[in-house]
Amino acid sequence: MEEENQKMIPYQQVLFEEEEMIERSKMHYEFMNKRRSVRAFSDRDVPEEVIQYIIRTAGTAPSGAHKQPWTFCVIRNSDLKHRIRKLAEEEERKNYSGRMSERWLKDLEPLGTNAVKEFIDIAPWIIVVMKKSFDFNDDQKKINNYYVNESVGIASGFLIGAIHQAGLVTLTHTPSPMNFIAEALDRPKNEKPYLLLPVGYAKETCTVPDLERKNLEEISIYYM
Ligand code: IYR
Repeated sequence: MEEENQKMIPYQQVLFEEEEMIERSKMHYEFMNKRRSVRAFSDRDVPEEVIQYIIRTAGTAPSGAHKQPWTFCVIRNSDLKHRIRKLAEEEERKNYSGRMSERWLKDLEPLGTNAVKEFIDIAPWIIVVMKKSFDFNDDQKKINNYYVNESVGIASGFLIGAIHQAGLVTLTHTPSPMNFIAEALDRPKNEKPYLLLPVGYAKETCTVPDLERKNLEEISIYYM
């Protein structure tokens, strides 16, 4: 089959004067700096339309050769949520009581995490991000995707930013190993679970660890 040349169109850059550029980048930083991982969720509902826009935003992420190697599984059904919670807790119990090193457990102490994953039941929506290490073409032949971890990681970042932009909260939960999720969701062999994100409102009494973020000097180095 002959590959056709990609059609090109003019790019309409979103442009600002320098002063506005500085102001916008500062505002965006200050807004993003308010995001926190939240572990206590309210059961207050969130409109499906919001979830749809959040996922559309994640789908705007760049990806290797534009293969868009992701599927976002959206879980609303309480029975399914509960089943996933039980399976996640089973794996996490093994992690917390043996599979994780002493040092790892110590690093997690200030975050107050444990094997109980109540939020999977409580949050109105669960999004499971799946990565597709390969795909199928029209003739059902396997085709490779590229930079899948990088692509899906970037898309997940867009997703988390979009959740914050909507005034909602999430938690990047990585029950590991996660293959039980692909099974519970009946996903095809080319999809592997990447992250599980509960989406909703924080519980009113929710607290978060008093953490500091590294400052600019600690996270960057300039070659001028
Ligand atoms: N996956 C486990 C453990 C865990 C690991 C890290 I690194 C964290 O930042 C938080 C938790 C869990 O979800 O509890």
